[in-house]
Amino acid sequence: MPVQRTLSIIKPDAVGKNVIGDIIRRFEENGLSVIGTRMTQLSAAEAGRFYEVHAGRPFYNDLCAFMSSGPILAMVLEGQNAVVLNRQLMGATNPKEAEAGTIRADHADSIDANAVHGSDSVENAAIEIAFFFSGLELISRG
Ligand code: RTP
Ligand code: MG
Repeated sequence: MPVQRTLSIIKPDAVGKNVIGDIIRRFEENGLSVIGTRMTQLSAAEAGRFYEVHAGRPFYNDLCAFMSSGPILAMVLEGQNAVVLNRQLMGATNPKEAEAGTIRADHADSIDANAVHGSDSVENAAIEIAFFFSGLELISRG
């Protein structure tokens, strides 16, 4: 399987619940390495740029408001099949549909406050990583 990089964000709800460590533990125990981190709080406009693909969707304004409502932890995960593996560990977007044992099943409260973001393709991962990080900030350990 190819070694890939993907962007993970621990969203404001999960940062607020103090479960950063639990979420990163799940990544590390499943073969993903953290190769860069940035804690920040996005403005609504920055959140809007990050989620530009969803512009015009009915949930877009709520999504931007939520993602800018508090600090987030953006990080780059590296490992075999990282994009799909991260999505599997996250679980379904709506926590009511998330498989038991996934991050969203255990930590998400609603479809809006759903604990984590993960890139949905290798192409989008590259775009999303570049949104938060310069290449100099990523320390690959492969
Ligand atoms: P994310 O981008 O945050 O990793 O989530 P995702 O791929 O699982 O879901 P996506 O379709 O990309 O949607 C981005 C975020 O928008 C909110 N959403 N609300 N009310 C709705 O129908 C709805 N659909 C999406 C969610 O918070 C989702 O994480
Ligand atoms: Mg998405």
